[in-house]
Amino acid sequence: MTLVLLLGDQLSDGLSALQTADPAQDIVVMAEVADEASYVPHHPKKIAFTFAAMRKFASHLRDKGWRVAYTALDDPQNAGSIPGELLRRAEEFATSQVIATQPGEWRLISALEEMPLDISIQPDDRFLCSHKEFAGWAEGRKVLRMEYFYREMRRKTGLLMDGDKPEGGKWNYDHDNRKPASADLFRKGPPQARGDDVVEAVLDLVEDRFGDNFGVLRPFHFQTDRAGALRALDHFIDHALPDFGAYQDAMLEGDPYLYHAVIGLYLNAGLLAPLEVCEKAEKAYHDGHAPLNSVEGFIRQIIGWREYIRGIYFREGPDYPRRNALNHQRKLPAFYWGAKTHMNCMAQAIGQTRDLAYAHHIQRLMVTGNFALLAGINPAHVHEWYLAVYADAYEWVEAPNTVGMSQFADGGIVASKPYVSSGAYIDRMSDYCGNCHYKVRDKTGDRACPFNLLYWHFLIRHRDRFQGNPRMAQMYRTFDRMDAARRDQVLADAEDFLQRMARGDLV
Ligand code: FAD
Ligand code: DLZ
Ligand code: SF4
Repeated sequence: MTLVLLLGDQLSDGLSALQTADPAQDIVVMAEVADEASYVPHHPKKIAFTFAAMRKFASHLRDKGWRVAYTALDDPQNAGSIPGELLRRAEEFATSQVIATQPGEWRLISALEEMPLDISIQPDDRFLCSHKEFAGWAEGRKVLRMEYFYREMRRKTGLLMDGDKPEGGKWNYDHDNRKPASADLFRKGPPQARGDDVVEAVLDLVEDRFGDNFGVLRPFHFQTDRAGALRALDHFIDHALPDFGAYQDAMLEGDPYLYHAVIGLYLNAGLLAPLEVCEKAEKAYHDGHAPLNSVEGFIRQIIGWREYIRGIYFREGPDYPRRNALNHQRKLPAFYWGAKTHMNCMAQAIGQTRDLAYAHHIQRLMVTGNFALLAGINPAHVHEWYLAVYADAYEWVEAPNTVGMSQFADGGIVASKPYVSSGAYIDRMSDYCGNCHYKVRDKTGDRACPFNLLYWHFLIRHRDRFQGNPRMAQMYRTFDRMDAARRDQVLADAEDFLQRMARGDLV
């Protein structure tokens, strides 16, 4: 008899460990454990989503004939960690044989490898690109650009292909996208799941044990099983996909979802599979329901970015989350954890993160990420924050997005140049600046937008590294053309802002 380990983000019928096992003899081991629930201070909604989805998946497996040894967090026997629970179950069922699917985090992979049990770790084949395939693609390339990887994935899957040519003649339709959105339209947003007994019991448990973590637990409207996740996907395809492309970079106060899918948490937990999601989107294009720029843009996020990011995480190795190429050492300011700030864009992005465990890509990249990079925050702290606060956050996907794409701490593996901008970008893509204490057009002075000040501070403190980058040279020329007194003033104001922020003043 063999134990089949099933983690909280492995809730898929087709999981490799389940495929290898035999329901007539083997026992599935699932456990809600303190270690997993607290390696970062997860948002309470994320913990509730994980536990509720785990409990429902365990029932689903039992209905299919599996024996499941499930440990709830408040079980007095709970050993508190995945290895601890495996050992306990191994003793209980008198076996040392374990099958697992490779976890999505180096921490757990090494914990399993070090166990005194006979563990067979199967590849996680819920992705389109295996580690070997990614290594083959990366082999011999000087730079690993997502765009070229993406084309391989299009060819491999046949998605949006017209023979061996891309549908419509182009691989990428981003130049039709990036429009600001208008606040006066009604948008449906994702469907709101109603609670049930399983969810209510989990919410009480999470409130009791993790109620002090950053983040609002109730109301809780995430889907927690595959049927619900499929409903959320269909709802997105029907109501939002047609406008996804055009408005994917837009940000609006009071409209957290715009035309985004809000399915990252379901994909990453295993309730949805990447190919089925893309095939539904492709069908919407062929049925004339959604335009090519939207469908191509959406499919690129999933078979391009998501797979590429995972490839980078496993290729770069366990030290990746700790990299700090720009040697940034400042502490993460308290306003990331909910303290007040005068910066409206930050208050909006962080406020909705606190309430919903969700922010869309541009809020993560160009508001909270941009600020941390400009201000020189230690990327390890930034990484911890992103891993904690989003319902879709697991290290394999969060770390390359944060440490690589957003903080440039990998020295330019994921991003060819840092994603930094002044307030002008945020003003163009959102309605945040109109309601802000700061003035987005001011470049110096008390009310100057901090993104404007810090933008120059960042470029100047990293001049040696970035001046030679052809895509950044223009920025340095612009700075050098300012008169000397103004240049000094901008940098002095930026320095003053950073000092006030470090003291914990309200900024
Ligand atoms: P949509 O915008 O509707 O996109 C559809 C899907 O495409 C997403 O659900 C996701 O599965 C995929 N996708 C889009 N962009 C990316 C990307 N860059 N990397 C991987 N998949 C992508 N995504 C996570 O899944 N988990 C994370 O922990 C995470 N952390 C991030 C941290 C930072 C600093 C940044 C800049 C991005 C991060 N992302 C992360 C990527 C992206 O922001 C989220 O996938 C997306 O916002 C999820 O919302 P959605 O489902 O509405 O996505
Ligand atoms: C995120 C999470 C949480 C909050 N809790 C558990 C848990 O109690 N038990 C479990 O098996 N998995 C949990 N997870 C998901 C794991 O942290 C995830 O499997 C690893 O980080 C690898 O991606
Ligand atoms: Fe953000 Fe600056 Fe705009 Fe205020 S003025 S919302 S700080 S970009």
